[in-house]
Amino acid sequence: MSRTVEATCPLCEACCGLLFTVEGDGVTRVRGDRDDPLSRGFMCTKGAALPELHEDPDRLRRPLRRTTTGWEEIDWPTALDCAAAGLRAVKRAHGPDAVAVYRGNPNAHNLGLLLFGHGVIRALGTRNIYSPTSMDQLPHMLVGLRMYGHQLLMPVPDLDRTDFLLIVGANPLASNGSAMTAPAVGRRLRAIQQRGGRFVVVDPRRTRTAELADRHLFIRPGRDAWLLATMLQVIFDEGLERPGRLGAFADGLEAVRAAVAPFTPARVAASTGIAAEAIAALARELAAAERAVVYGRIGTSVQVHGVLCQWLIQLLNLVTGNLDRPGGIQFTSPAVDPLGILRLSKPGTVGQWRSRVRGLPEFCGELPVAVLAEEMQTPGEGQVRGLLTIAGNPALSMPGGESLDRALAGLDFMVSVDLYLNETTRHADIILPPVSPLERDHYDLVFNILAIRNVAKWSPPVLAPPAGALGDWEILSGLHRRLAEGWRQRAGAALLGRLGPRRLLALALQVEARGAGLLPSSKHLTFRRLAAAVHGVDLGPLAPRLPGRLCTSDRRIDAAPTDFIAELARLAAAREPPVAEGLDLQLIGRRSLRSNNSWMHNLPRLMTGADRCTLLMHPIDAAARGLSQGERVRVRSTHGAVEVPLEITEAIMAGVVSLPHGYGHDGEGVRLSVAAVRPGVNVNRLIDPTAIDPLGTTSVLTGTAVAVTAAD
Ligand SMILES: Nc1nc2c(c(=O)[nH]1)N[C@H]1C(S)=C(S)[C@@H](COP(=O)(O)OP(=O)(O)OC[C@H]3O[C@@H](n4cnc5c(=O)[nH]c(N)nc54)[C@H](O)[C@@H]3O)O[C@H]1N2
Ligand SMILES: Nc1nc2c(c(=O)[nH]1)N[C@H]1C(S)=C(S)[C@@H](COP(=O)(O)OP(=O)(O)OC[C@H]3O[C@@H](n4cnc5c(=O)[nH]c(N)nc54)[C@H](O)[C@@H]3O)O[C@H]1N2
Ligand code: SF4
Ligand SMILES: [Mo]
Repeated sequence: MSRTVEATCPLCEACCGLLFTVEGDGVTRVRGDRDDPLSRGFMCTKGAALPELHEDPDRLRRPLRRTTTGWEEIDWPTALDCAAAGLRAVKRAHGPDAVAVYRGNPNAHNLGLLLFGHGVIRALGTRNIYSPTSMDQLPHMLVGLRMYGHQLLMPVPDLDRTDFLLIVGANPLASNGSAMTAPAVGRRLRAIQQRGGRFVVVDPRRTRTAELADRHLFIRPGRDAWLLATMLQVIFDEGLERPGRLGAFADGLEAVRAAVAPFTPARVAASTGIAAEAIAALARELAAAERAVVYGRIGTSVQVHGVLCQWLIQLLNLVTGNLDRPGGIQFTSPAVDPLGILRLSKPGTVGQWRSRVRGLPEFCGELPVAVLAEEMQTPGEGQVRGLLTIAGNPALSMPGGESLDRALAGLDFMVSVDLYLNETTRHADIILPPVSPLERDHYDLVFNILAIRNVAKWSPPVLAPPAGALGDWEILSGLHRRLAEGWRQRAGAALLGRLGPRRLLALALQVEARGAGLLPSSKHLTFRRLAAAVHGVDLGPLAPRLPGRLCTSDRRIDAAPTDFIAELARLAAAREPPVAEGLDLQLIGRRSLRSNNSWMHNLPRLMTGADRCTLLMHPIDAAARGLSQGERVRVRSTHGAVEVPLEITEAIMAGVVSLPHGYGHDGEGVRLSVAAVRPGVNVNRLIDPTAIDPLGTTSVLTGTAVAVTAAD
């Protein structure tokens, strides 16, 4: 007998609805769910690989403890006791900040981790809290905080209704969309063209998205702020600005006009690599479009001017009247609203405390990943000596590479909550593996905030977890109860543990509904209604929400935060930095549809085909160095060196080379038998961890100066 379970894919931001055919205790088929209000039948190859992930023999099923002779499997109570005792011992001996916590990307896709991570951190009492935020979307959040008053006020492209879309530094055909939950994004981009609209891509590489676009402009890495400021200048200079109703509650547009004045197309053409006329034409096209969107993602956030880029992108949308209108960029109305009555998320903070060694400011409760290695390696009071990683692989994902690896190896005590024994968790003393993603329920607290349509869906576990196995939330709850100090914390931990994520979600929905001040009606999204709607609930298209949604103290948009304006003035006066000794190429990253950061490389289905960890280089650059297709090359930066196969292609700009991140699975003791066959190299060995955006402390991951030569 087979049955079908409807569930959201928890792997990436697209949040596709999937149909799982279950026979016995296994999944025999995965299909896209045509009745899902957002994904409408779409799925990608990673979703199809979920059963393989579930069955992967290397996926850990039982807690592991390090011994002098290797790993030993232990029972859950012992594992949780040991983990808590070890962390507590570090805290007692060296103070609460001596234990750092790193929460990786899958936290955002996991209701249990989202709801239960906070309690553990509070119980530890540490300020050394880290996540990929500071090598990812921090600039988006900081701009949301400064302009709109809340870190989560990040308007999303109204993709299904726009006529003109400018994509800067994103490759949604590979990433499936980011800070924009838009499953089947390829279909949606084609639909723009089918209804007579256009989309343009600005990227140093001709990506699949760029190939589909009406126009692709190569840009020199890290030069987007010049392009975006110049587009604004053209719009102001030619009197094309139309902020419309937004003008009534946006302050600082005159300051912006003055600040962008020095950025003329002729002045920035050489530094961006884009012809002056093409820049002016792009600005005019944007201003002329009925409904338009400027969208920038990771290529524009993990660079020195990441905050400036995100701010200028908001401004381009604002001055063309496309902020907060259908077909432009809009704010969402999630069923569980983190800005709602429960205030699940604070507006955000900057600089409440600073890192011990370099004095970098906290952002929204976290320190930048750029300082973690030095906090572990610099002796003195407050040195990090213990670490808890929760669904993260900093050994591969953080800039720093080898030094970070050494730092992890040198810790007094480390605990990892993770599915695998990988490059990071191999340094742990205790590994606590949760059930597989198919064995837990799911609700997208985060990505409903970023979805291009308001939707909600609760997914039951596809398969029953094995007896005695623990979900992520149960592991964190177990740690929380053991680490809690004082009656208040203990009572809180016990109560949360009794409720569990599902009941917490139900409670949140109930409070939200009450907060709306309505009598119970069919409009209310209760948990019962949510769970009954197996394909998900469609809450409708995005709608204008300003000025009501603004969280600034004066309920107005601050278009010109003074430090942003000052940084733009510095940019206007800046000269090209000289090329460091022989490092005459710029390194950028890339993503592949078949990969998910560092952690899905152990699934045979995704690892077929050509090697994906290759260095892309333009034929002109290869010829100049006498390099040929497929040969092994040495890539060197000021920070480190790696050796990889060369892939010569005209799809990358001359002067630029590209390597993907998340590889380097050949570390000793890693238990990833499939990934180890073609381990690839860790690109973050080349990236200097001290390079940050001065405005937001985001790590600079793109544009690294490198030299490439034939390998010995
Ligand atoms: N050079 C360079 N570096 C980058 C980037 C780049 O573009 N270039 N991108 C950056 C970005 S945007 C990000 S988000 C980070 C990602 O950085 P990380 O979050 O550190 O890395 P991931 O590869 O996502 O690792 C996820 C880990 O969680 C585990 N895991 C997966 N699912 C679950 C689960 O359900 N529960 C638990 N407990 N564990 C789970 C996996 O086994 C893996 O160890 O990398 C960043 N690093
Ligand atoms: N299949 C798959 N999907 C993923 C992930 C994955 O690893 N694999 N990771 C997920 C995560 S954590 C994230 S954050 C998102 C990211 O989602 P996206 O932002 O769409 O990610 P990328 O595909 O890396 O696209 C970034 C683009 O920026 C370009 N770029 C690099 N430097 C510059 C620059 O200086 N200027 C400009 N204009 N462009 C530049 C790169 O060439 C690349 O095409 O993807 C998510 N989805
Ligand atoms: S696009 Fe993302 S959410 Fe959809 S099936 Fe693929 S991995 Fe899962
Ligand atoms: Mo990310």
